[in-house]
Amino acid sequence: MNITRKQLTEVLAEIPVGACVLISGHTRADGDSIGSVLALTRAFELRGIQAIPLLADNATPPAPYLWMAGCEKFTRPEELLPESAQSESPSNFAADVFIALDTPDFGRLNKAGELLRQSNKSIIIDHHPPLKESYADLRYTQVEAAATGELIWALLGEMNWQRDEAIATACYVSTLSDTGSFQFSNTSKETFAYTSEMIEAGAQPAKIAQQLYGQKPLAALHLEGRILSRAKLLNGGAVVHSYLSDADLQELGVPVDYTENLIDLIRCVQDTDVALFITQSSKGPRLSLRSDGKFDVSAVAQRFGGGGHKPAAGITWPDKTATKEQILDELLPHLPQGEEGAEMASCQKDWKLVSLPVTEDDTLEI
Ligand SMILES: [Mn+2]
Repeated sequence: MNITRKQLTEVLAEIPVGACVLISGHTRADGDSIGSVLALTRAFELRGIQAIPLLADNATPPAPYLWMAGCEKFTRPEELLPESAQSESPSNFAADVFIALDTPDFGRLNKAGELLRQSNKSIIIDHHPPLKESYADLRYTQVEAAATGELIWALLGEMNWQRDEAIATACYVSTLSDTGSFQFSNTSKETFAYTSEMIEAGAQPAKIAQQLYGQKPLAALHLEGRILSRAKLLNGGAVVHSYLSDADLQELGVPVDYTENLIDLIRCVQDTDVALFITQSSKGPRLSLRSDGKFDVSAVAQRFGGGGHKPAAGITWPDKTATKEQILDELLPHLPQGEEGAEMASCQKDWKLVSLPVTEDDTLEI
């Protein structure tokens, strides 16, 4: 059942001290998934309510987020599920409330979905366009929110719940991550108003940016170099494309922790409408799509069983054995087409730019 914002605040306010609350994000946790879960977990803790932050996968949080307060409390679903040998809980772990954040899709809860099914009440709080079927008892969606963390920050304020430095930092991480450092089309004046409040409450922008984006192993840069060198224009210059495979990670020794948002490396190519990134892993191909917001990549993603927002979407490719070439053959007809010859023209433009003489004045400006 879809609920209003007012109904959501009433439901959250009624959760009593002593209740067991599970809070989960989605599989392949990103900044918004981690930030929004940690923020809401902390908000419950400050009210004296036991809340457990869950990862959807049986994994550890990616390394760039491990510095965040409360990250050590992240629990893997297998620690609570009955078949686990490590579990000390009764065979059916039934939380009073399960809150799923940042995903409209039950499949993206991965292993945590089992715990949602066993819970007494389930709630979705999200900013993705909702799917037709809701997987929880109650669902609140606000698609205008730049990040689920931004939405949580606003909600806590409206409910007069305490918002401390840890919550402010977690919500800032969410917002920074989902807006591509305030560059994407979801960045609004509300985004800056809320992040301003977060900074007021103790979030430190430079420190957070340094932790998230300024602490990579050298091998991660070599991987980025490989991705950049593979970038290609397709569909008459309207689509920029690159890829990576498990073999690249192994060969260069890059942990999977440093593979978030690699598509951002190529989306800056001039005169392109869509960026397409393909990751070939042992689990099958995964695609990321980005646009400047004019072309709806989520509609294309949905055709192939994926989803997302208008400017940012993803697909786990249905045929796990498909090659990159087969995927491109199927997908490209659904993406924007540029003019004949634009790929060549773009290369020539690049060449002209490179050949501009550097004057002394230019050097001084740098
Ligand atoms: Mn999000």
